[in-house]
Amino acid sequence: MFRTTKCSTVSPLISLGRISANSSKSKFWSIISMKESFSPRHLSLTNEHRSLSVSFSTLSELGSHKSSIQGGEDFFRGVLESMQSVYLNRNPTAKAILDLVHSVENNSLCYDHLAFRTFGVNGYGIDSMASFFLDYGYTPREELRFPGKKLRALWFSPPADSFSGSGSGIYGPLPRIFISELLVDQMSQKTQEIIRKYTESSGNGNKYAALASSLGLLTWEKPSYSEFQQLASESEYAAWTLVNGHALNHVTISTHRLKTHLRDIKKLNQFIEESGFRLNSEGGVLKVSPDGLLQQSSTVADSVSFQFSDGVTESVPCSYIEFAERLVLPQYKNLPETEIKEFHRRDGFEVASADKIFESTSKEQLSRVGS
Ligand code: OOG
Ligand code: NI
Repeated sequence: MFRTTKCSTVSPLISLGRISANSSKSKFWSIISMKESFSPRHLSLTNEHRSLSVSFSTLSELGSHKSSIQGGEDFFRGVLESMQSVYLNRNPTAKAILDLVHSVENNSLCYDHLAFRTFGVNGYGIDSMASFFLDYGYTPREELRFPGKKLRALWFSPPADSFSGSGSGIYGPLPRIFISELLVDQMSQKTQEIIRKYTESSGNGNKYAALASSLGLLTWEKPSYSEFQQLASESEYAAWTLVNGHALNHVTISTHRLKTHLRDIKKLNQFIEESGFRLNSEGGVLKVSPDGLLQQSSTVADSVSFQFSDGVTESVPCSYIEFAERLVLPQYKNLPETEIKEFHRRDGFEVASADKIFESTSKEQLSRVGS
């Protein structure tokens, strides 16, 4: 499904993974997934052909078969900046919160991840957006499944050395990427027909997902209001994707990399609420992974006015902003504060929390009154 590395800077570990077991992909993938459960700084591997011992300076190097951005970094970051600028122009809450946190933090913050939604049909699924990130050095990591919502997601880690980005936001350490897709085949006939009609009408639009996102355009025609409502009655995610297309769904502020008291996500949540913004309350404001090490919260999405093809203008949910605090892994808990790097912290995502974060664009959250 995904291309493997095409560059000449493959690490010894990955070379072994590709050569052994008849270069089978399964070996490759099992090595990638190993780092979800271990975090060795030194690892030995043996098979019948050879044994290999490799040292890793960072956890992410273990799976990142590309260590640096492939191609033009200015171009890559410029595309992200355009995606962000579409997002900031459409979502006043996200813009106000970023401005607020920037002002408290002396104009410096890091993004934990950026997220996109897609229709898993006709080549419009995860891969359509992922290809841009893969081409610039990202690595596919874990799959998450949401059977209740008929969704699946994949997240991607940035090239290993991108953690050294020295600016703020898009110009800081590169964020993880979280891309989900609607399992269109599992939808009702009526809903499938609408989704297929629009994806098919867009021709080869799936090849230009990143371009569409950075321009803030849909690759398909505008739907009618009744088509939007049909999708909304079955899947709010489907309705959102029909009118927002490849637009950035959210950016996530990495709270533990903030410098002030706001680095504690509970304090940040309090600050956001006291500043007059609503947080998604689904399952409780703070979403905590079972190991306690990944803590997330998000705002309720802004709405934008959308002009449907039949002349109806209605307000539809747009994007939101998320906050994530990743705590230090137990094996590194004695490291001095100043030595703690991103790879010493809990990585990845959490299905149960993500399931509730998806609700940040739901009618129920958007129509909530008071807190
Ligand atoms: C994604 C929701 C999940 C996370 O960080 O777990 C998520 C979405 O709303 O498309 O962002
Ligand atoms: Ni997220």
